[in-house]
Amino acid sequence: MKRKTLFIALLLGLFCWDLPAQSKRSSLNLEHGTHRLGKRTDAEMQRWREHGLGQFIHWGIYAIPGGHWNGKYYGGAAEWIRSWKEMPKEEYDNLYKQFNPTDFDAQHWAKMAKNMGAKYMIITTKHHDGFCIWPSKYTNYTIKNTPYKKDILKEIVDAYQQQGIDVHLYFSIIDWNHAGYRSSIKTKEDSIAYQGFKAFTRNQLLELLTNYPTAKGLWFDGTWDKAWVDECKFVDDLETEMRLLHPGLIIGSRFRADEFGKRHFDSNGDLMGDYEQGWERNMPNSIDDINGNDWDCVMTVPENQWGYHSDWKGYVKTSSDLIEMTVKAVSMNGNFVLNFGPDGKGAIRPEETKLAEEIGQWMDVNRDAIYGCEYVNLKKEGWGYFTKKGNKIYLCVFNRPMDNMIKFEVPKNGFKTTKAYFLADKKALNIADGGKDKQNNKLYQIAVPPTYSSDKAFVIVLEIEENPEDNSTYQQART
Ligand code: H79
Repeated sequence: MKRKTLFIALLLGLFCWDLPAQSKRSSLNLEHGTHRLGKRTDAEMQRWREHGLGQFIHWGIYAIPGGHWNGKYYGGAAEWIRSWKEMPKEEYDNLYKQFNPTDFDAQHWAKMAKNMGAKYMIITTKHHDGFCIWPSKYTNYTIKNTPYKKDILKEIVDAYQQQGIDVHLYFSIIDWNHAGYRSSIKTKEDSIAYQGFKAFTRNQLLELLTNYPTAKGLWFDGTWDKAWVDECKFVDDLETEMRLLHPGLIIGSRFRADEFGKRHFDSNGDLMGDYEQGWERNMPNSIDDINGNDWDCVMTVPENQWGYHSDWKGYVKTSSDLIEMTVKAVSMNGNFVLNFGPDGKGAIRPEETKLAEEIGQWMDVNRDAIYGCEYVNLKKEGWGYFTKKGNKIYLCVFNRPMDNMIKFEVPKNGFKTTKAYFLADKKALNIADGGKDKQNNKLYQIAVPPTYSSDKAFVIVLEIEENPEDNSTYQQART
């Protein structure tokens, strides 16, 4: 027996010997793994890829308690307050009867997002609590049965689109309000109940795509439950159905699992869905973490609050932090999506309003370094990040060196450059040739005038001439 195993191993070894590295990778024949290898190449996806900056909005009835109940402070994420032992479920589930956001003005929200520089937005149509901000015909737990009555989702979709901002729909699979919802199936009764929940979920998703056909994508959440993961065939079929109903639809990697329960990346390690959706309040350190995939990063302003919490504790990010995260994401081919949590009346809190304004002021000047920009294969420098579009490389300086010298290295077969200037005022800058290092990389440095002052990051544009013989690995790998 042992000999036989050894023989097979040797035989396999012989067969694999001459194959290129990639074909050696074991490849399972998955029924519910990814349906596509490599990036999408269509116009809808290209448009998404070029957004750079987006806005997330978490808004639902959790905004009414705003992280407090009966005078007590809830330290968890405000949109999770229903799960807190201090909050009677019954009371939470009746909050919708008070939901009357008289300060809500979709036009105002959309203008604020536009001024911030957001190219797309993601709105919570239904969070884990199950409350729907559209008048779904499959449940009574919707906006229609609140004092407000009107279809909030429609108001948001219309207002944002009017501002030229694409809308994506957040949808939680977890639904604490639906009688058939289960996180795992333990009994026959659970199984029967869950059949009803699956039908309900499918109905709601098809309803959303039918009633809001201009939405560009679905942003799924709460898909980690074992009950959902085990339904890989149902979920896979549902994804196919939604894509047929809505050509061009963009869905991240968080929707479904393969038949081995693997999520985001299937059992062969291949991305499922159109982009990697795992960077929640977290960012990759380098392009190596991205494996050539599209991705988004969704980020909160305070530490872990998505829905409105009246009392933020801990570190609150500044506009400089958030601008840096935006640039960092774009420099690694990702989109940065900043979350806002309007209050129970529909007002966006002053802290968020101020941040949106400050980010917007920076974007007004530096937008060219963000929209449509991509990764540049240059050695990372301590002063900041590179982004690139066409023949322009943007040097985004966050840590101005003490000697005012912005240094960078170009590989020996890399581009040529003779022209540099500030993005803000187009003032020319001198590019000094710093010679070559031992590996023959060309060294350059740009002197920033000591008198130049900027309270936020500033951007230097470098006009380049690509070397047609530059066949660096990144160029080859791009798809
Ligand atoms: O919608 C936002 C979150 O509510 C949702 N995803 C983002 C976009 C999310 N759901 N679950 N999780 C994130 C991860 C689980 C967090 C938890 Fe907790 C830790 C749940 C219970 C402990 C945070 C801390 C929420 C309550 C206490």
